[in-house]
Amino acid sequence: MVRRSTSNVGRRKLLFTIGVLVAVLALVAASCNGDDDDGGGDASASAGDINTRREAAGLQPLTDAQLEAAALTYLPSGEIDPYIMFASGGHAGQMFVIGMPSMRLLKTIGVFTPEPWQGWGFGNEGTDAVLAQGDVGDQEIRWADTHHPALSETAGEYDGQFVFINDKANARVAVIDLRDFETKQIVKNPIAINDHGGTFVTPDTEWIIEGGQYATPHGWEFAPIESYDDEYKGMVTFWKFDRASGRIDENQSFALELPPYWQDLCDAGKLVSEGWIFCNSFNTERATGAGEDGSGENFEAGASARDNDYMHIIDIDKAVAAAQGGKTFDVNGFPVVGLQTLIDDGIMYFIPEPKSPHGVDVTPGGEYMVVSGKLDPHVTVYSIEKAEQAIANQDWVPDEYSGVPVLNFDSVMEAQVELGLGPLHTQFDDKGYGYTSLFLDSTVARWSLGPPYQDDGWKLEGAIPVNYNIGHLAAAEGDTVSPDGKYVVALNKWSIDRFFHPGPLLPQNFQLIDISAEPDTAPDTAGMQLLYDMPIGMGEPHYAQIIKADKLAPFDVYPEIGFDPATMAVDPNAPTAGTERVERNGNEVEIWQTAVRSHYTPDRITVKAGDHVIWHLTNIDTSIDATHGYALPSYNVTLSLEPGETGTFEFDATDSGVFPFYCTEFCSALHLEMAGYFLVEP
Ligand code: K7E
Ligand code: CUA
Repeated sequence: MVRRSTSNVGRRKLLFTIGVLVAVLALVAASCNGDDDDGGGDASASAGDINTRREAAGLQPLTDAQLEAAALTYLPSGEIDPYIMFASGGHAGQMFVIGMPSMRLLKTIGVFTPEPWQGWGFGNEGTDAVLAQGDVGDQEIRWADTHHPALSETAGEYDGQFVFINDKANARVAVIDLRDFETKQIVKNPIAINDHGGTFVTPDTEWIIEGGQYATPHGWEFAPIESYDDEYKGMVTFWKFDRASGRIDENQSFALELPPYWQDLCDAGKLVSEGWIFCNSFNTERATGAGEDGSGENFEAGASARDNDYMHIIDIDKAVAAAQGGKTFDVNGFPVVGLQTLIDDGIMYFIPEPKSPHGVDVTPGGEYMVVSGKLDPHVTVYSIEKAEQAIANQDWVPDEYSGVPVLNFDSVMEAQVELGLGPLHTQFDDKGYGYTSLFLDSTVARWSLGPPYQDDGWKLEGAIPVNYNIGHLAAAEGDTVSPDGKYVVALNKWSIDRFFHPGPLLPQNFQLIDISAEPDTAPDTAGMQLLYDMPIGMGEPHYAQIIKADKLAPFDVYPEIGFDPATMAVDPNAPTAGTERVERNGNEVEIWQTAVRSHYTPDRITVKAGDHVIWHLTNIDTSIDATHGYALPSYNVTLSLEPGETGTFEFDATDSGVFPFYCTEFCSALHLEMAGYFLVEP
């Protein structure tokens, strides 16, 4: 609580500081525009000074608006960002933690891909075990294509406890605990080989939703493409999240068998639509591609033939009742509710969507689902109230292929708003505006929502150009029940000419946009102002979520000596000061070692070639800056032990030789002395 009030003071200070800066800049602008006979006064002179110094440094002069943007994102050394963005790492398989509005990268969290700085996946048994949970059959998979981070929620608000993310390539979901920002669990989807519509959480994080993408036979099995209509299936998986243990409970999780349409993004209902899940789809044509014999059409054409695809709307309570009532069949030991049950029990309905839809995003109050058309310049807005009414009225026709009831489009559609070319994803603010990314136009469109948000809504206010190829966008707390407004970040793919480009593979570009002003204040950009460009030299960003920093309460240090992040508890077998030792039992050598500024105890260990080594190491330091690393040459071991943390690694000492192990963090003046010899006798 103390922490929170301190942060609030910090935020008020920040807002005050920005206010003062803006006032100063307004003065600068006013005096620049005034007569300059008297030199424009001190403020003007200082703006001039800045540009003189920029010129001397070979930089372009700044306009007043650019100076203002710089001041609005500049945080002096020591000032903490009021927002934290959790961004997908794309095919880096990681997650980025970025401070806003400074757009400073604070951490890359090792998730599906080994990450040596954090000792993630290089010998530490706890981390190796988490990564191994993501193996597919007997294939070791050590990368991922992460798309959609989802912060845990309580009553539809981010609660700062956990963040989840999916791997599109291999249909996996990871759980990250925000007490230490480390990945605790990876689950491999038992029925699907790839996914996309995840992760999205229900308003109290009871369920983590993972929707499918490319239809395949369930259970990672083979079936000839000619049997597509019978053997290929779509899916959505409901992972049960157990907040107390901080883990997905696989035994209470289940999936739904969906038609072999390619399910796309999903979102969970909230407030008035709580209890519903919405998942888009495309390729309701059931196109099967062009064969090497010249048969068939390629997917680009085949999957775009029909005018409509379907939004799946799924009643969670009824789905859970069917799963818990045993109306399931098993795939790889995992319960799946069959398609016919979904129809018979009224669990799922379809709503027609303009062809090849992409994002589906639920408004803050839960009233509407906003769908973007990719090939349609509109967003189409559906009303959950109207959908429920259409279900009650049986205002539907069965889908020809699957038999799923297709609700009458005209009965459930609330509005269509023409925004521009290539709409993809929508976020919301606190003033009743929606923000939609336009991939083809390379803009962010700002548009007004209809009642209860704005009386004369459902209209485009304008757009701001972004550079370039925007995919998702993220607004501050923008998909919660109470968005903050203030900022939108455009998550652009390939920056083209924004930065020095280090070879032909271009950096990605995160652009910070201020959305606090009303549209009429700057009609050219509907009131939006571009503040900052942030290059990311890593995998393609997809989605991000932005949380108030004061909702996060991470550990400064682990709470007790001997803490094991894998269990988030003290490991009773962890070495502590005074219990360091080496025990030999035949060919097995077990080591209990501690690390403290600036030595390991013991720091000379001798074994025989062929011995099996089990090595426990605890960092017994307790101060916040006392992380110790551990690197062992040739055996591929690197650990990062934060204060209090313990780790274990195990290997066969197959190679004889002398192996100096050492601390990889410059932890003290005698850090170079924080080393030891591991001697392996021939
Ligand atoms: Cu549009 Cu995977 Cu959400 Cu990429 S997805 S942009
Ligand atoms: Cu410990 Cu360097």
